[in-house]
Amino acid sequence: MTNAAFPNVSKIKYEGPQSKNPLAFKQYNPDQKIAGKTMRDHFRFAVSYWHTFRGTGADPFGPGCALRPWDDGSNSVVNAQNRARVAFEFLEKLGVPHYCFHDRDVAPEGATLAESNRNLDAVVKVLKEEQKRTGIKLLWGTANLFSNPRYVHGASTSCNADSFAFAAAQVKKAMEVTLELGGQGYTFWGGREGYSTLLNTDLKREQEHLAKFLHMAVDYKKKIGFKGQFYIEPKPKEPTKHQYDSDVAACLNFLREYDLFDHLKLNIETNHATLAGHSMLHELTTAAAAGRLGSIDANTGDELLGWDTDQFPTDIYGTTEIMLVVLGMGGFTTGGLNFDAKVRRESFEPVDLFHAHIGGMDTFARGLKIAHAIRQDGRLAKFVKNRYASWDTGIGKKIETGKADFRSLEAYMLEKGEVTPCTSGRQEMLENLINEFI
Ligand code: XLS
Ligand code: NI
Ligand code: NI
Repeated sequence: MTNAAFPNVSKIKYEGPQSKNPLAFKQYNPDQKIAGKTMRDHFRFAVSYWHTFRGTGADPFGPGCALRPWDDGSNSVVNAQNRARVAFEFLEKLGVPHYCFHDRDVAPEGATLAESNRNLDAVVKVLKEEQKRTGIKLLWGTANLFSNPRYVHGASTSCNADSFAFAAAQVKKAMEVTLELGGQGYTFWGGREGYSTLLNTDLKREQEHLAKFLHMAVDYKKKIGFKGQFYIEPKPKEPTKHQYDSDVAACLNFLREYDLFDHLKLNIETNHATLAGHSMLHELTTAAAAGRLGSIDANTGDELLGWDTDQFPTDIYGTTEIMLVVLGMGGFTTGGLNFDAKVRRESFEPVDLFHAHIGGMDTFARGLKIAHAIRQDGRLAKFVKNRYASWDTGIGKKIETGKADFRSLEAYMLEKGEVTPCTSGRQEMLENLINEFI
């Protein structure tokens, strides 16, 4: 294990709930089995390169103030390579099995596309060495199609066809390096794929371009033999006023309309759900119902701040709900829990990166244990099942199995006269039930 960047932190260990050591796990015990699977395999945690290794703490009111002694502040390839080694020291000490990155997080953008590609190759070489040395894997790769001014009007949905072309070249390369690094997935998040005003926007044409772009990616995936999973990541707004992949339902509809449904799953982020006016539980349940829940960007917003604050998850109720859905669908396959989250600007010391991730991992471990206990107890599932009992026999069964039509239903009701009264929804009782376990 290297020890250059975080000399005062050793490998984070599980010490159990009684431990008072802030640099230890109290709940996350990677080898502990729950429901027949280790915690490590349940969560498939990942660290986001962009926040954890490129975040500076800058906000619209002030520059970055994060202390990152290993970073020389330059845009050089050598600095990027060195940073990559630091990233793996961090990942190793934290004991997280995966990471995720954008092309431009890991390597500096050059003056030309060719130079950018060379820079990326130079850093990917180090990432590959470090993956080999540590056994840490790439959960998914992606391309940054939103920071450079060439994407001011979007990338694949830009009014400028050249922006589409440049984005295609960038994604081509990002897919190639993801394949080279054995990445298990590739994510499309449409940062500026939307509009700021409809007065200047041909919405239909832009959406068709987005679909065309994704089809080209699907074709290229086949061409290079990349077997990883494609994800689309919903977000309603920010930086644009409206993003086309605004929420899970919009994404599912878009994928169906443009014949992409079988090619992409969803990568769902908690703070994006909140921005869309949904709960994370709603977004996950909607995606899982369609068999399209692929991966999760684990973070949380702030109740009092209305933007994508990307904080680390600390709410046990929230992680319990997430793990109920994940367990309900039988767990992740290619996906996992990626901490798309950043430390607060005020938390500027390197050690805060550890505190933040440890907290997130412990919060998920609590959520998993609670969700598993709720499932084992069975009362919640039984309540839901019983609530639909009228569909299991009689007229309900006839409707579900296609043995009824308007005529037969009219005859049924004429004879019966009135609906059998329903029982209460018992919302408060069920909320109390969940709290029994929390
Ligand atoms: C931004 C998104 C982004 C994606 C990857 O809000 O969450 O970080 O996860 O491009
Ligand atoms: Ni995200
Ligand atoms: Ni986000």
